[in-house]
Amino acid sequence: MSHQPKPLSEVEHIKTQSRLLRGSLAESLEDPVTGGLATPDTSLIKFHGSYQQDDRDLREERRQQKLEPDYSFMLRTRLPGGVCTPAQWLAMDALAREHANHTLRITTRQAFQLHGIIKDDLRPTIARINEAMMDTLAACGDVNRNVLCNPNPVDSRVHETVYQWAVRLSEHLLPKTRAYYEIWLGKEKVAGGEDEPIYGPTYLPRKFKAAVAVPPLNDVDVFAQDLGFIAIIEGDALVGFNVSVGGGMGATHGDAATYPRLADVVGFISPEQTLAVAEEVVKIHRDFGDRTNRKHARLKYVLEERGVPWFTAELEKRLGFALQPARPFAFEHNGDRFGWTEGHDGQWHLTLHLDSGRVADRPGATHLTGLREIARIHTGDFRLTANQNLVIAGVTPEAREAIDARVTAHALDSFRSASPVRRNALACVALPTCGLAMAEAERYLPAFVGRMEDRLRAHGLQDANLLLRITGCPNGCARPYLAEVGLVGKAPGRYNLHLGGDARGQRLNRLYRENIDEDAILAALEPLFEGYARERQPGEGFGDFVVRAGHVPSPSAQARPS
Ligand code: SRM
Ligand code: SF4
Repeated sequence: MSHQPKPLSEVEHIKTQSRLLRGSLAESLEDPVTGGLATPDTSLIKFHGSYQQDDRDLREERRQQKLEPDYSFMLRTRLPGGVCTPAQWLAMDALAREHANHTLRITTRQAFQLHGIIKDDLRPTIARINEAMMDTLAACGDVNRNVLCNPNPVDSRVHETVYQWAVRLSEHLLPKTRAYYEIWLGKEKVAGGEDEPIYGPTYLPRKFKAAVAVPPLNDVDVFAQDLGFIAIIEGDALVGFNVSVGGGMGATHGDAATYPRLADVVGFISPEQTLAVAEEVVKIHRDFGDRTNRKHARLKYVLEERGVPWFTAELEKRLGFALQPARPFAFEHNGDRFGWTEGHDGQWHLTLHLDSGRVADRPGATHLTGLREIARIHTGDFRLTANQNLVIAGVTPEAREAIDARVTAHALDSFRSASPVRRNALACVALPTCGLAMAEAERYLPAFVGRMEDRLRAHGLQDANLLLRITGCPNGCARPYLAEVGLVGKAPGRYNLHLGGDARGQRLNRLYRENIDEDAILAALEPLFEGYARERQPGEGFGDFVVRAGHVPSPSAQARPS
C-alpha cells in the first residue's frame, strides 16, 4: 500500500500564493462593500501585525438583524524588550483615542495592542506608528514575534547590553519582504529580486517566539519560549548566553497530541554567536515543523518527538561549531518588582501595576490620561513588562515627586495597596475581541481575585505571594500552565483548574479539576488554602506546597501529554 503524504494545511497554500505576504490585501483594504477582508487576506494580515476580529458581545444581535459581523481590527506593535520613549507612548495614546477603542493594551509579550480599529483607519494608524519609529511587522503570523527582554535595567549596565541583543535578534529575524512598506506606507512596488533568505517563501510552519532573560529574574518566562537566551554574567560583564529551545504553552482541549512544554537548555554560547544560533534554530523549525497540522506545528513538537540530542546535533551541524556546556544559573522569580527602585546610575524606576495590562480611563481611575500626563513630562523611557505591567524608567531624583503626584492623582498607585495576588495576576484578553475565547478572562479577573482574596484572608494568607493566571481558552496567552493557580477557559463561566507551578517559571502545573464554575473552583481551593496556612514551610510558595503535600504529582511523576 502506498503511503500518502498528509496534505498541507490551508494556510500553507495561502502563504505560497501570497507573493511574499501581499495576497490581495491592498484590494481588500479598498473594498467598500464589507468592513472585513477577503478570507485569505485574514491570514496574511497577521504577518503585518493585525487580526480581523468582530465584537462577540454583538455577534448574535447582528446575526439576527442579518448584518455582517461588527468587523474591526486589532493591531499589535513590534517593540523589542518593550522599551519605548515618551513620544512613542504619546503616539500610541493618540491612536488609541482617535482610531481605536480608547484603550491601550500591554501584552504578555511587552507590546502594545490597539483594539476596535475599522478597516479604513488601518493604514493611517500603521503609518503613524511607523512615523513614531515603531512598526507592527511580524508582530503576529508564522515568523519570529516580538523579542522579549528583562525590562528593568536597575542592577547593572549589563542589562543595557542584553537589551541591545534583544533588539538585534528582532531585526535579524524580521521578514525581508517589501510588502509591508508597499501596502501600508505607500512605498514603491519592487519588481522582482526580492527574497526571504531566512524564512523562504512559505515562512515558518507556525509562530516562533524568542526571549532574553537575565537571572535571577525570569519575568520573560524564558521556558515558555521557542528560543531563549539566558544571560550569564560574571562580575559586571555579559560572558554569553545559555540557549533554551522548544518551550510553548498552547494546547487544545481534548487533543492529547497538543500540550504545553518547557524549553530545554541545550548549551552555552558567546554573545557574538547569538544571531547565528537564532537563525539556525528558526531554520530547523522551518524545515522540520509540521506543515500539515497547525495544532502540531510549533517547534516544541519537533523537540519532543525527535529528542534533544537530535536537535542539538542538527543545530551544531548547521552552525559548524559545537555549543559549550550550559553554565550554572538560578532564577528566583518570574514576577515584576513593584514600586520605586534605584538604578546603578542614580536614576529611579517605578513599576506600576495595571490590571491585565489594560490602560483606560474609568471612573476614579483615569490611567490613560494619567500616563499621557506623565509621558509629557517624563525624560526617561517606558518599559512594558511581560507581566502586563509598566515601568516608568530613568527618572531623575528631582522628577520623582512630579511623577508620584500624577500617579496618585490618576489612581495608578494600586501597586501600593493591591494584594500580592492581584498584583501578580495575569489574564489574557479573551472576550469580547478574541475570536478563540471560550470564557471570560480580563473582564473576569477583578471579580475572581476579589473572591479569592476573601478566602485567603479567612486563612490569614492575605500576604501570600500567590501567582494566579486566567485565560479564556487553552491557547495559553497569559502562560497559565506556569501559574501556581491557573484557570483555563472551557465554556462560559467554566474553567479547568490547574495547580502547582512554581513562581520561577520552571515547573508546569497540572490539571486538578476539569470544567468547573467559580463556586467549585473556590471550594476546591479552600482545603488547600487551609492546609497551606497550617503546614507551609518558611518561604514555601503555594505551588511548591501543593506539590510537596501530594495534591498534584511531582514533576518526576508527570507524564506527558497531560
Ligand atoms: Fe496569544 C492567539 C492574544 C501572548 C499563545 N493570542 C491569540 C489571538 C491572536 C487570538 C486569535 O488567534 O484569533 C489573541 C488576540 C486577542 C485579542 O483580542 O487581543 C491572542 N496572545 C494574546 C495577547 C494579547 C494576550 C495578552 O493578554 O497579553 C498576547 C500578545 C503577545 C504579543 O504581544 O505578541 C499573547 N499567546 C501569547 C502567549 C504568551 C507568550 O508568548 O509568552 C502565548 C503562549 C506561548 C506560546 O506561544 O506557546 C500565546 N495565542 C497563543 C496561541 C496558541 C499557539 C499554539 O502554539 O497553539 C494562539 C492560537 C493560535 O495561534 O492559533 C494565540
Ligand atoms: Fe484568546 Fe485564548 Fe489567547 Fe485568551 S488564551 S487571548 S482566549 S486565544
